[in-house]
Amino acid sequence: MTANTNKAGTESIVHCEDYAAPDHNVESIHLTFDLVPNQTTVTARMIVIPKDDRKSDDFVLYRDDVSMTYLKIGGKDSLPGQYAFVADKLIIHDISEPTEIEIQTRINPRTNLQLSGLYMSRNNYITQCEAEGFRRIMYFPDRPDVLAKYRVVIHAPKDYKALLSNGNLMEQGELLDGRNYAIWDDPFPKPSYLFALVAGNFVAQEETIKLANGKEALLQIWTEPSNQGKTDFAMQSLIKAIRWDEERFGLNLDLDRFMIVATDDFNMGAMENKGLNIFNSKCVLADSRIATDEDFARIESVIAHEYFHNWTGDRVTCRDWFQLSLKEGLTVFREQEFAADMLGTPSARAVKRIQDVRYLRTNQFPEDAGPMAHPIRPESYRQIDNFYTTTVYEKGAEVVRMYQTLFGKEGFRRGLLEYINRFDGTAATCSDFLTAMEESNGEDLSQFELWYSQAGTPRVSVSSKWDENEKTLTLTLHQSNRSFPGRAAPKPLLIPVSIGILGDDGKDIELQLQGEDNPDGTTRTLLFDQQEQTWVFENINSRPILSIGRGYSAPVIFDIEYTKDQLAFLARNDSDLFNRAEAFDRLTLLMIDQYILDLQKKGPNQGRDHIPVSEAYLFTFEDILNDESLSPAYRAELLKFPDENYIAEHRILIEPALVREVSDQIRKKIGTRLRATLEDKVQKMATPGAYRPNPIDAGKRALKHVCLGYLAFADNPKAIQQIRALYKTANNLTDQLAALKISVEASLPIAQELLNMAEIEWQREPLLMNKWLTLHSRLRHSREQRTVVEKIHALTLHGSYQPKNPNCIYSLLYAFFRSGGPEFHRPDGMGYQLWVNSVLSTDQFNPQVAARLARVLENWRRYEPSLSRMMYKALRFVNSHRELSPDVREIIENALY
Ligand code: 0A1
Ligand code: ZN
Repeated sequence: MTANTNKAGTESIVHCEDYAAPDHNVESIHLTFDLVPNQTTVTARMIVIPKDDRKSDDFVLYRDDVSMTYLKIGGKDSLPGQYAFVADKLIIHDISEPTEIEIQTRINPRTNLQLSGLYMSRNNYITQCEAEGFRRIMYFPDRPDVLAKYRVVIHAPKDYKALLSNGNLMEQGELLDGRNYAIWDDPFPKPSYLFALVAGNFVAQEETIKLANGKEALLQIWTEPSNQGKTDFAMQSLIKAIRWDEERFGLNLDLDRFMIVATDDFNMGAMENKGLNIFNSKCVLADSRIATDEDFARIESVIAHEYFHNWTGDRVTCRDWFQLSLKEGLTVFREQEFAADMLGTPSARAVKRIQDVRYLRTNQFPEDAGPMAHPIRPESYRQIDNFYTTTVYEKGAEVVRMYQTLFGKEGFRRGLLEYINRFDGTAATCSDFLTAMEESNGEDLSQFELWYSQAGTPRVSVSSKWDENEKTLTLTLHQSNRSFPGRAAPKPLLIPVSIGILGDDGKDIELQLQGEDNPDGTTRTLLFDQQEQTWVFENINSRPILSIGRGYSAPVIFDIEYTKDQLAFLARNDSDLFNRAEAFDRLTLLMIDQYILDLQKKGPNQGRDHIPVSEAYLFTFEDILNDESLSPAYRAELLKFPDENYIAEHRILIEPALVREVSDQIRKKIGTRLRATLEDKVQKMATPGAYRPNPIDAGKRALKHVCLGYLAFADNPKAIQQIRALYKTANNLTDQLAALKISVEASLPIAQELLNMAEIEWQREPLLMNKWLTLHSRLRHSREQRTVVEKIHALTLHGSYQPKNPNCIYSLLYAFFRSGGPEFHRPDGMGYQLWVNSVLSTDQFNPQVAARLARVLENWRRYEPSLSRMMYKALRFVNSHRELSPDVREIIENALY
């Protein structure tokens, strides 16, 4: 593997096929940190072992923005000819036998605003080393396949109560000069990206638990003192995650101590450093005042995700960054399974699956259809930080899920444990995982491996024919995969397609394939591995309706022509709760498309709001709303109006103003026509008593909010009063935030009043103020003088907006750009101007965050021409800047060329 960038910005592309194993191992590294804000000294003593099969005696270390004060080789001061600096590397020559190397560096955590390496969050020290942050602390073979044992000594000012690193605390106390020290030892060899250090004024909530293997473990969650008392939920989530991994996979916590630290300054959600997970505060802190039902669910998932990495990521890590999905896809899948198991009921599990698939469609499908499309195991990159994508994570998780669909839960567990057994303590590849799965299940998965190398969302077109006389149903599937210029034509994938067949009574038919003696269940998984394939089902006595891709058995698009009646039938009857929602989703999108067509036939001033919503649709909607056999959470998930980005994603040409007009009109019509039923549900979904974030109450709240939303769009005065009261009398943030969102989105007269109240009430709590900022990204055009762009810009000067803090940037600017509405996609290009300024100014201090902002315009080609022209210009303008970071450059050049 080659290095990718250096400070001067000369870049190269890193290719997966260039992988070469390192020539030297690092057996151990002893690090001493002398923590000083502007001038921290780090001393490393490492034992370097040359490998027998090495190609060179040169020992290669990486560096980024660090300066070296000395280098000792074999206990002696180095001499000039013994080493050389080459771009971003330090090369030490002639290491042909085990050698002790000592290096001292100087770094400046105070000015490190990239939040990669060692940085300061207020007065606390935090590290972030994935993917290549360790080289910003110390010269090191900073690559995931170099695993070393770490011992860490921290020297810090006296008032720093928490001095933390990975592994076990060996010693702590006071130094002669009055400062504090601590010594940590991590018994497990690890790659440098899993190293962590935290020092500062933190307090811990702690609990000791007994593990399944009889050992005891100390669990700690560290926060700044002002956040004390907001970690109960996270602690319970951690314990649940530990128990789940014990039960489902027999995997135990392997350390005496497991710590979580919360910080407000963090680029991502959280990080799985061995034994010392570091979290963005928004993914860990929760109580009824600062977290919504959604936040509680997310916190439980993220805590579990990071904990699960302890085995899938830390104990078995990745050989190189192309294998990122090996740990991330697998861990997202584990997290999804955990979350579903915590929910318990089939209906609640279905809600989770529907949400996950919606997320995939809204975020990963556009990525796979756009200029950043890459396989879950990318083949090249310029900046690895740009490849923490929904493809690697969420599509990667779908690929892992397919193993389970193919082999069942037991087979999957067998394969996973085999993988862990084989590769424990080493750095593995995606192929290693596949091999462990196939060998422990006695199958050949060579075709399945194509999922790792082919990008693009496969399309599966479905046709079926019922022969009334023969009583057979012939099903034909055809797959097509996206081809990429300059690459070999895509090959057919192995796609597990789970199907059911409903008879005209709405019940599942027992499925018997031609040639079989007996039927075998009502849901079957077909192994679809050719371009085109046909199956014949027998004993189909009544006109059948196909339920295709049950549970979303593969990350593909199923192209199937259903009539509206068939969709309504499936939405009422499909025994597969996921597909039942799919049917209603298709029906809604069909209705929206029809509505758009009708609207497009009208001129600008021709009664554009006099188009009816189909009666059949309204009937189905109302039936589902009234169906008490379905949980409120499930009904809410089905009936909530699709997000504008979700609608846009399924259209060929994206026209934000049109999507908005249609969405608003349809919501208004549903709110008017179904008023009585919606009002009835608002009343029935009350959740009296103390707030509990459990799925049942959360479901009721969700359905109540969905109904209030439709009523608000219909200007229903009673609902407006209820929304106001909901904000004022709520005993929880979920209700309060819903009241705010609805009033802002429906431009209710009470919107500004509620926003003002929230601003006062929430001002001391950064997590709440971030939500307050995000609410503004939902503001609608009004006849006021200031545009929403101007308001968003003005908010960057608000007292609660910290311009260098990623959460603030995501909450305000990113949320506004991503909202996809016509307030951003303005015909005068002012939205894009704000985007240009934000990308460029953020890039000055935090390229990772700037690159995320930059990605918002990458699918510019899909927009209506007047907008895409301006987007193109904005991208060109950014690209004309010579000082761009490699991160942003990669995104912009991909988008343009
Ligand atoms: N590995 C973490 C996510 C993460 C990735 C990169 C980071 O910095 C560039 C930080 C965190 C996870 O999957 O949770
Ligand atoms: Zn992860």
